[in-house]
Order: sequence, then structure tokens, then C-alpha cells
Amino acid sequence: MFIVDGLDGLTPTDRDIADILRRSQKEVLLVCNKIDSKMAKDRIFEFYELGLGDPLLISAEQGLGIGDLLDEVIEHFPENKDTDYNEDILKVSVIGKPNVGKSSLINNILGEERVIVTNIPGTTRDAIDTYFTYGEEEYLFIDTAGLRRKRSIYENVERYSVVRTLSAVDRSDICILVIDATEGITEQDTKIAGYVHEQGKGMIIAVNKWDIVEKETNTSRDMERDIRNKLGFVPYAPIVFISAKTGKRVNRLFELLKIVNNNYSLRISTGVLNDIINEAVILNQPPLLIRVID
Ligand SMILES: Nc1nc2c(ncn2[C@@H]2O[C@H](COP(=O)(O)OP(=O)(O)OP(=O)(O)O)[C@@H](O)[C@H]2O)c(=O)[nH]1
Ligand SMILES: [Mg+2]
Repeated sequence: MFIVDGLDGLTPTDRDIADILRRSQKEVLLVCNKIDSKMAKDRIFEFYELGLGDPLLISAEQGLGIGDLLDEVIEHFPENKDTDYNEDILKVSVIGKPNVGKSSLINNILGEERVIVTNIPGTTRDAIDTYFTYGEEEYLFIDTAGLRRKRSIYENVERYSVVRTLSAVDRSDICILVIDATEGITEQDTKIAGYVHEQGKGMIIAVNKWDIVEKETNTSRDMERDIRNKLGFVPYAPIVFISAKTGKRVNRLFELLKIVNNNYSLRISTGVLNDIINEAVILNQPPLLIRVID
């Protein structure tokens, strides 16, 4: 991406850079910034001289044209970028709202600060793949951008973060849905779980930040009950109470990954399936259809 300054107009340095870029034979996007000013608008034509095609017009300060620019960038992404690993590897995406500790969990699992962790919601913008071996097993972990409530997700960069998170879910076998224990299940968590469920992916519910929850005798039981109530449509997803910060029960996640993976890849033969359906029909007779003929 070659950014030129619309206010300055075409400069000799721009020409030099354009020369180098043309010779490199790489794909180049010519981007003209500061287009919010009238003077810059009047000078756009100068940049056609660079022979790098139509300049894309943006204002970084005002946020103009950024969506179109990102569309153009994505157009140039190579296809099938993800296929250079063993297809059998277990793909696990870590998803949830912003700031619940998804990146912290990945770092804890890897034992190093691989991805950025801060308390600013929206720190992770892109889906980040990491390969990892635990015991005998190989895994691909995908850290994702936190999914915010709808109201604020449709702008520019945010929109792409959402697309990338949803596509991370699509390409994973199992999703670890991270919940913030201090907040409990929110409507947004329900929506995210709904998406994973609809995509037919395996799911583990990891209740994180368990280290800072004030615990009484039944705290985890009550919380589990609340989760089961609110996420009644995923009774199959195991729940685990963890702390990405202290590492508490993070190992248990790996046991669960194995179990969920076994269930996920289970193939049920037609015969067994028919038996189950017959039994269900016997236990719960569907109402008879009565046709009234006059
Ligand atoms: N006490 C406590 N704090 C945690 C835990 N996990 C994460 N945090 C803190 O929560 C904040 C957010 O952590 P991140 O890992 O960046 O959260 P994230 O889900 O990746 O956030 P986004 O990338 O913005 O969606 C940081 O300040 C972490 O230190 C935990 O288990 N216990
Ligand atoms: Mg993050």
C-alpha cells in the first residue's frame, strides 16, 4: 500500500518510490490521503502520472474511504492461505466478547506472551493462528477479535474483525467460548453460542477470571445452573471454570478438547439413528393428523 499525501500533491520522492514499486512487480495499491480537504481533491489527477492505477481516496483522520480500502486489500489476499498445515490437526478457536481473556488464555496455554493482552476491549483485531503440540496431539489455536454488541460492530475495521472471527469459527472443529466470570452469561454470549451451535461445531464453555470471583460454597454450582438455563440449546457443551491469569484448570481444557473431539467426530450409523428416532417417537407420540372431509 503506497500512501501519498493529497495536500502535498505529487513529489519527486513519490516518483522514486513508484519506480521502485513498479520494478518490484508486486501488487500495489495507490492510496491518496487527506481527501477531506478541497485542495487535496483538486490534486488527485497528478497521481495518475505514477502509472499505478487509480488512487484510492481516503481521509485517515476523518475515517473516509477506509471501508472501500479494506475491501480492496482483501481482494488481493491469496486464496487458500490456510492449507499449508496437516488437515487432520484439531482446530480450536477461542471466541467470546471483548476483554474476557481470550488472548490471555492462548498465552497461558503457550507459556509465552505470544499475543497482545490489555484491558482495553478490542485489543485483538484479527484472527491469529498458532500451532501447538500438547502431549502427543497437535493443535491449531485461533485467537479471535472479541464480538461486541451489534450496535457498534458495523463500522470499518470493526466489521472486518467480526467477519474474521466468524470465519475462524467456520474453519475450526471446536470453539472455546470464553465467558467473564465476573459478568456471568450475557445476551451477547448467548448470540455467540447460537452461532457456534448453528455451524455444528464442538463447544466448550470456559468461565474465565475465576481467580477474582468471591466464592461461597455453591458459587460454581449456581453459575453452572445459570449457564445451563441461558444456554439451554447447547446441553452438550462442557463447562470449565478457569483462570487464564493463574493457569488454574487450563490443563483440564485439554482433557475436554479430547472428549469433545471424540464426540464431534462420532459417526452414527443409519441403523442406530433409526432406532433412536423410533424410540423417541414411541416415547412421545406425535399428534395424529385428522382430515375433515365434507
Ligand atoms: N484476574 C484475571 N484477569 C484476567 C484473566 N484473564 C484475562 N484477564 C485480564 O483481562 C484483560 C483482558 O484480557 P485479554 O486476554 O486481552 O482479553 P481478550 O478477550 O483477548 O480481549 P480482546 O482481544 O479485546 O477481545 C487483561 O487485563 C487481562 O490481564 C484471569 O483469568 N483473571
Ligand atoms: Mg485478545
